[in-house]
Amino acid sequence: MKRSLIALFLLVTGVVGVGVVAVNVEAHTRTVKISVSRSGFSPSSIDAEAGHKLNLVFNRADKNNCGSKVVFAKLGITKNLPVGKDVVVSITPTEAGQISFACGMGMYKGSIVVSEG
Ligand SMILES: [Cu+2]
Repeated sequence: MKRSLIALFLLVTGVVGVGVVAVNVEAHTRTVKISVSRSGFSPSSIDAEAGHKLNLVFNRADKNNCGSKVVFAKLGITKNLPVGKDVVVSITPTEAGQISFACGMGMYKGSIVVSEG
């Protein structure tokens, strides 16, 4: 009887432990879809927390815009944006502040607003 209670206790705490870890990992990653069109990036301002991973999923709606590239100058990241394809840029900001991005010619602008994690 005692032994089975201990086994049950281990089983329950084990399951809860795994659940907590899974929730934490998910809570620390944020995914935001950004469309690129004639009116620029939408949304153009994205909130993030320092130390938490951010996945930006860019999708260029059509070719009637100059958003063929997205450039994160501060981070040294440049990605081509083929029409209709999801392009993921993953960033884990390390400090509070702003990280700006723009199209290849600097006409369309956006920024990630990072707060303390
Ligand atoms: Cu442009």
